[in-house]
Order: sequence, then C-alpha cells, then structure tokens
Amino acid sequence: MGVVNVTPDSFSDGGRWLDPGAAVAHGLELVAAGADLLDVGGESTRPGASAVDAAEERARIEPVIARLVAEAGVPVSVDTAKRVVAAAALDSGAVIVNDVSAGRFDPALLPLVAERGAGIVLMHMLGEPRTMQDDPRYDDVVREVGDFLVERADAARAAGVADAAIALDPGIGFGKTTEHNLDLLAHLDTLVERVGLPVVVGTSRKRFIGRVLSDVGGETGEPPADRRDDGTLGTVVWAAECGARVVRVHDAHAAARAVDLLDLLETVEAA
Ligand code: PMM
Repeated sequence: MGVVNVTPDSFSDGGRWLDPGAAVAHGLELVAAGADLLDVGGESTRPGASAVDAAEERARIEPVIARLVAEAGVPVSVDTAKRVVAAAALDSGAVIVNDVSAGRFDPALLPLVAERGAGIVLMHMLGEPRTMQDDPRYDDVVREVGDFLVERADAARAAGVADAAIALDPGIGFGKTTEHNLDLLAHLDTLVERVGLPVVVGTSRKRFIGRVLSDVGGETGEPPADRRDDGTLGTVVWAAECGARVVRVHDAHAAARAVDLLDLLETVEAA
C-alpha cells in the first residue's frame, strides 16, 4: 500500500503533494514502483495534529482519488475517519476506507461501509491524535491491541460489514512508545494468528525507527523522516514474514522488491 498524503503537515512528507497534480503523479510513481494499492489521505494524524474540517479534507482528496481511480489501475483507499469524507471518496471511485479510529470517531462510518459494500481497515489508536503520545500506558500491549481489534471487527460486523471486507491494523505509533511499537512488531505473528483477519502494518518512516537507528545505526542523532527508509525496510520484511497481508509504505520500490524476494525464498523453502 503506497501512501499519498495530500496534506500540508504529515510528519513524513507534509506539503510535498498538496497540489493535486503532484499528488496524482506521486501515486502513479508508487504504482510503477510496485504498489498494489494506494492510500489517499487529506488529514494528518501525526501526534498533536489539529483536526481538518470535512469540506477542506474533501477538497484535497476528491480530485486526486478520481484521477488515480481512472489512471492508476490499482484499488484506492481513503484515509479518513469521517463519514462524509469517506462517502465522497467512495463516490469518486475509492473502494476501501482506512479509518485510524476504527469506526470510533464517527458512528455513521461503519454503516456507510456496509451499505456501499466497501472494504474497511480498522486501526488501533490509544485515544485521539491530539493527545495519544501523552504518556501512553498498557499492561500488555499485544493483548490489549488484540482485544481492541477483535472488538472493533465485531462492531463492523454488527453494522453489517462482511468479514471478507475487514482488515485490522495494530496502529504502530498511535499512542505507543518505542518499546510498545517494538513489542507489537516482535509479537506480530501472535496478533495475526489471534485476530484471524488480514492484517495491515504501517511502520514507514515512523519515529520509533529514527530512535532505534540513532542507537544502533551509527547515526549521530535521530535521522529525520526522509532518512528512515532503510530501517523501514527491515520492519516491512519482518511484518510480511509474520503474516501481515498489507504493508503501508512511502518508498514502494524498495518494499515491493524486498517482499518479492521474501516470497521467492518462501517458495524455494517449501519446494
Ligand atoms: N499511519 C499513518 C496514517 N494512516 N493508516 C493505517 N491503517 N496504518 C498506519 O500505520 C497509518 C495510517 C501515519 O503515517 P503518514 O503520516 O505517513 O501517513
């Protein structure tokens, strides 16, 4: 899943693709590089980000989604927690709603997904973006994130969403310390097995990778977001090996090749 952020303030690439033409060109590049799916977002969910008004979010994403649906040749998802924005994106041809709130912020979102027969990604977040990094705490992060995902999948089913339309995401970096993120990734295979639905993992360029690289990579200080693709690649291969079905990345070229090689090795191993 290649990331197309049409925002001025995303932590990883804010402002780079705010112009619709630039966003579309970037989406097409991601597909040429190997992305099988594009995720278009018009609101930053970075820690402390302020909410964007639905009209502004729609204005950012609608033209980009419409053109990518026409030109990219891969399914398009919309990264939003708002029903009106999701509805507009589905009208523009998106087929999946990627909701970082897992249907908690807008109670009308899951019924919309059911009614339209769309796919849904339900992601774990502790609280909300504004405050989620204020001292997040868990007794057992792997168990609690798993409990949450199982509960939200049940909520989607209760709203009428088919099982085949649901994917779950542990929400790396959303209300988690570096240790929580590492714990979730280290036990991702357990989580994948427990939830029994396809799992999406988004580690790309996140802060914990900068932290880890500054400790082990011989870096002086934390590398900024655009110098975390090497560390990201390690987590992409790890997630795929643990059974994640989708990895959400900014650098599709390296991720697609790494996953292809992993698939090949698994085929040889099984032969
Ligand atoms: N991360 C971000 C935004 N949306 N959606 C899902 N399902 N999983 C994620 O990990 C995720 C997401 C934040 O990253 P960005 O600002 O680079 O888009």
